[in-house]
Amino acid sequence: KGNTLRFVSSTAVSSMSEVEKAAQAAPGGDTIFGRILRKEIPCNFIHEDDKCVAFNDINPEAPIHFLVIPRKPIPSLSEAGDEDAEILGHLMVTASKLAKKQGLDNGYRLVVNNGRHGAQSVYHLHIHVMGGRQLRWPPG
Ligand code: TR5
Repeated sequence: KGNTLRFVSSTAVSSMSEVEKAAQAAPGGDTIFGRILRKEIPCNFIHEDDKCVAFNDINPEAPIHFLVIPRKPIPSLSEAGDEDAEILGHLMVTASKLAKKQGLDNGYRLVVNNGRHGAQSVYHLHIHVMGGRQLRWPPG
């Protein structure tokens, strides 16, 4: 019975919009990205080093859409402090190098959703890197 309930609830979660997921997401505690980092969930990393890993977004919004996340479990950008400046810089430089490696020569976009109004749904800091088509502006 427990399994059935879990199945129903994960089905419900997968059909929710990103904004609905963000409204339900609970800041604090461990996240799905923590499980990916610990290799409890299989995931093909497109990059990994001592400070961060990168992998393709499971629900891509563009032909190329990957996430760069720190190994350190910083829940959100607003909870990053001065001590995290080097990690944050490393995430951006890594995003730029990976975008180049993936051939995004015509441009791309980095996004950091922060908190409920920013539609953040996973409370482990991550940079979205999206490209491979003309992106619109402004976002909704
Ligand atoms: O809304 P925010 O900025 O928090 O973005 C979270 C992103 O994580 C979304 O774009 C999701 O599609 C993505 N996501 C969620 C899961 C997941 C993932 N990307 C790769 N692999 C994933 N797994 C295995 N599980 C998820 N729940």
